[in-house]
Amino acid sequence: MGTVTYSAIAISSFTGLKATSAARAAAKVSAASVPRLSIKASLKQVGAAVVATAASAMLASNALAFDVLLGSSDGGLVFEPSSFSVSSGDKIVFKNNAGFPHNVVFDDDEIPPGVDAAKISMPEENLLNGPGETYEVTLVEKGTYSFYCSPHQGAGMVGKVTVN
Ligand SMILES: [Cu+2]
Repeated sequence: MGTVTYSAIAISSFTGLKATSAARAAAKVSAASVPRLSIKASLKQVGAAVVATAASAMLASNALAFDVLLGSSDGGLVFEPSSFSVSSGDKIVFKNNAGFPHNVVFDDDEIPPGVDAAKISMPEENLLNGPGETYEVTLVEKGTYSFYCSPHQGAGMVGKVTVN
């Protein structure tokens, strides 16, 4: 079901997004990708997700967006950057760049205690297939999180983010 995607977007509605045109554009991309990410989601769920995204895009706050490319431009199966820090409440935007399909899955055993990996990860069976497709997540709990791309984990497509 599409509940994981919806949850990730819902989190950002609480923390707010910077109301720049870039943020609005990112929100539109995210909303547009909802039906592809959650094929089984009902129209009602997709509608709710779009409403939540639109609402969050209208909120002004100090939260920033941090962009991570999925696949390097020279074709490497990596997150770029693969190790980085953000502030609590910042939005992280994973963007398909090359070598897709990719996804973003947080490691159950390497995230702060009390954080539900399923709520911040893409469902493992879902993939970002097209150029420029994005997955957005907002991490609030401070600590270190490890994540990977399930198709390319074996090839070393893994990353780490520290939330301060
Ligand atoms: Cu990948």
